[in-house]
Amino acid sequence: MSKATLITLATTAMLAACTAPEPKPFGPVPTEAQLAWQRMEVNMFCHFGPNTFTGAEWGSGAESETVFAPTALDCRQWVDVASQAGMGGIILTAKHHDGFCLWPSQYSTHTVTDSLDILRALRTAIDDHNSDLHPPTSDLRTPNSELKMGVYISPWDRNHPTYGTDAYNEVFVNTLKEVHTNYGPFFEQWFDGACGEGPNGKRQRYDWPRFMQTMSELNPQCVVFSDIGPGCRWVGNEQGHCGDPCWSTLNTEGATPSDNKPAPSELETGHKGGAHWVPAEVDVSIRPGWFWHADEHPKTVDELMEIYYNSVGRNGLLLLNVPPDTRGRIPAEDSAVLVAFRQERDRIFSHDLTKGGIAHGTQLRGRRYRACNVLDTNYHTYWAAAGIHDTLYIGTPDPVMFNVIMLQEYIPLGQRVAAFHVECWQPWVNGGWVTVAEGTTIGYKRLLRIPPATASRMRIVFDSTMAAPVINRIALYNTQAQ
Ligand code: FUL
Repeated sequence: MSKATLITLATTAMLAACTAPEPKPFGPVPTEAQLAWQRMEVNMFCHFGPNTFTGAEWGSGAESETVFAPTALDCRQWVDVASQAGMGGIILTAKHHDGFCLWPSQYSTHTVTDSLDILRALRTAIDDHNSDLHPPTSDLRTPNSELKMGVYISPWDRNHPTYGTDAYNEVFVNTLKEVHTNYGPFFEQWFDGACGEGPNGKRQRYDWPRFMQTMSELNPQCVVFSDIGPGCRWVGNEQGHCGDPCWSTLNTEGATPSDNKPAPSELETGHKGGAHWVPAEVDVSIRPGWFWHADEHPKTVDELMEIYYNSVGRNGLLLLNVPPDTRGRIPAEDSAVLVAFRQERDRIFSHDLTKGGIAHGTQLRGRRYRACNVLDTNYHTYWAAAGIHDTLYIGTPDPVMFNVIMLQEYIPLGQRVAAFHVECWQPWVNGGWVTVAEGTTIGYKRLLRIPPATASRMRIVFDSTMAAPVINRIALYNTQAQ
């Protein structure tokens, strides 16, 4: 063997020892905008319009423009409430099915006056909030984090005279351009799935390809919601829960947001191995209706926590509707519940019982992907299993009692885990490892509630995976601790 060959072989061997094979993405993965969107976790929806004043949920479109008359409009108060409640953004119903535009549109006569431009008032309030941050931060879940703005523009329009004709598609595209150009940038565009007849008795054939093309030209970073995405999908129900499992992948070939789309039950679960990354958004109202009605009241903190576990805790984003009242303010009883909801999440999730603990996997893939990465709070460090059957072990200095387990897959590399269970080392029971929790998908975040368990050694066993797991966070909590 020549000297040169020997050097080459030695170098190759050294490199192999130092460089661990980087885990490859599996299947579809989120765009940067989708990842940032998912990490917002909880956003606020505001349904506001003529229905707020008439008591309707679906206005006919024949309401007089003067019906919409908030007596003490204060979008800064919405922003304060959203910020204190730990929301990442606010999505306003700029146009609901009644066709009434909350901005003075040049493409409709059914609008607010210039002096009552709600889109402008909210844009200004959000921009002012963000510029007052010291220092400005887009970091998540800090009490003063930046708020983003999103917009709901209903394709269904019960007022517009062109609705039901090709001309309406042109009107709708112009409306999108007008709103996004004058009031953007928006982090999310909401396309409602409801579709009925217009005042002329005609049903619209929406030009979805053109609407989507317009959106990507206007703002490619804007996550577009519809029943089937492409940015994020409707979760298939309005009760506040994802399916179990909940895949962020969905097959949408041949479907449009109006036709041939997956059934609501499929939207709840997504499609295992689906061709596109279309994560679930869980839209639900804090009150029985989407719009404010004098005789309705908000849900309790316990009900909101249940929704949180079943949405964010099952790989969804929670879009919680908080409707302003006839004053144009969020009622005190709603803001009180929202702040208490935030406090309850902080109380539970700010005390991770794995603190000071250690983690290791069955085999080491390489230092960069070592298991202790699951215990830090850096989003972009993760444990990459070397094989699909690898197990992840966690140890704490002292036994801890916990009743919530939190796991996160590193979704920039795709969604991989289909089933797993968690065991605790309890040698006084059945000779060792005892199963305390079982789950299906993990995805961005999975929260499992279990009867209280006590242990200082736990392990996560991956029972079914599409590819070797990549986990960026594990935490244990005790909801009963003071
Ligand atoms: C539904 C609409 O019909 C409701 O009025 C509400 O806007 C909800 C968020 O979406 O499809």
